[in-house]
Amino acid sequence: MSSSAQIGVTGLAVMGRNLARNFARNGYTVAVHNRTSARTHALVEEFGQEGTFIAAETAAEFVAALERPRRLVIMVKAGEPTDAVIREFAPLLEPGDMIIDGGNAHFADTRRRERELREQGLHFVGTGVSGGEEGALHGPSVMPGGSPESYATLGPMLEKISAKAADGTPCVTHCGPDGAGHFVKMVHNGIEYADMQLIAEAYHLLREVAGYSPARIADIFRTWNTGRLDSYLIEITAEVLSHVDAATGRPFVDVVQDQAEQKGTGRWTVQIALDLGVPVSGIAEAVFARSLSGHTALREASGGLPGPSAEPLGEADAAAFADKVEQALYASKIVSYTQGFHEIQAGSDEFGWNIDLGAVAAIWRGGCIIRAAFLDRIRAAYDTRADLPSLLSDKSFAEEIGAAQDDWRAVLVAATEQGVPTPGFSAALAYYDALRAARLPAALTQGQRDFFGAHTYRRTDRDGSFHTLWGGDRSEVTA
Ligand code: NBP
Repeated sequence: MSSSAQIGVTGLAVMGRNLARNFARNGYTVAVHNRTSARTHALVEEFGQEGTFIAAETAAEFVAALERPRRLVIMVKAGEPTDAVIREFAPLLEPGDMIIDGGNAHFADTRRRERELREQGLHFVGTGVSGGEEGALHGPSVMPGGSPESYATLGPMLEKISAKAADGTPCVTHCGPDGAGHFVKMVHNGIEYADMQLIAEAYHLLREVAGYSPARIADIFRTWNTGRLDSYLIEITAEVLSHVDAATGRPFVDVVQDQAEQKGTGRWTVQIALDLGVPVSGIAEAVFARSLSGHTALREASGGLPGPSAEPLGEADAAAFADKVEQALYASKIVSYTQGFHEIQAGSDEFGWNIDLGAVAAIWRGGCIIRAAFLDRIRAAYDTRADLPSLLSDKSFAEEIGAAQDDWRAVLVAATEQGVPTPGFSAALAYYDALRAARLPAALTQGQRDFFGAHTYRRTDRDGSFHTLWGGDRSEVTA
């Protein structure tokens, strides 16, 4: 077998197969391999005419088919299967070769793998790939980590197969060394959770408070999609809401069980945020909302609890309310991105990745699930000031959220009065109000901690740590 493949893909389920086809369609010779070789043959039989594939039965054949330095993409189930594949292939590779993991790995695993393989002279490139199976085929948003040397040879190939933003820029950037790419992908997924939750709450409010039908709400989302909320998720929301179930003739959304699933990455985003001390309350509420929806027994046991008795709004009030919901949704969305970018900055500081937040916003503009016109604005905010402390410190976002706040508050008043749960909208507003507050009740919390645990406190008027002798004469001592 000649070593003529510029890239190889092992793991040919939906993602790997489509990624291999994407490389081949872009003119690369692609070696393909799968643990169960039936998948390899099926790919070549079905799609062989799309480009040049080299089907490999064994790991040795696969490695032999790759030109040097070898670029070997792993697209298998994250976790132990990825380690198993690395154990199988690493001994067959030579210094300078690259293993690219395009699965949804935890960034800590990626850091470990990168360290271990670096000792053998191999480059390990943990790479976030977003956009699902369609993105893998037609152009995903790609978030590679790993060494700058690996990006020098791999980057141009990724740029070719990636999605392109409206201005033609490839949706790929070298996020930073070792686990930076998988970290960025993790937070991307966390933001995706938050975006979906906020959209769901907007729908719920339009249904319960405004009294609109799913079809009418679909039209509202279509209108919103022509404005500042223009995004893939708003677009598909309109499609899902206007879909009618063929079997019953009822709105599709009314025949689907109201229990959402959650995979690892949303949960990881919150777990890591807790470790880093970053308040990502909007993302956390989105994960918890899905979790709560799945607690069937708990929900059944609580279904009879009292709530307000409320009537939907009249026609004129409902239309005005819908406009307010758009404001609340947009303001809450600004907050979730603020929180997500804060987490990326904190991860970058903690692990020394030097991630360019503007470049991250730019590569999410195409290919991925959270692609949105809004991301151009985020990129512009970081281009104007790379060390922006928070998106809310950007003048234009601050002005927009300021203009939205009255309606945002009014929506939450209506939600509370009518008993419609809005954990995402509410957490976002609480975050906004906490950040802008001159004083927070944390001073009282510090007092309590000093009272029961002698944890000490700092004063507003003097440097140093202090403790009050609560059990004695309540005099203050320097700690
Ligand atoms: P799956 O996550 O369902 O994994 C199936 C693949 O893993 C098959 O090729 C299977 O080989 C292989 N595999 C397993 Br399982 N255990 C293995 C082992 N011990 N050794 C070798 N191969 C093994 O595939 P997917 O949905 O295409 O996703 C691939 C990766 O991309 C995952 O990490 C996923 O999280 C990530 N991702 C998925 C999406 C999406 O929308 N699906 C989006 C973005 C990222 P077999 O054929 O022999 O069983």
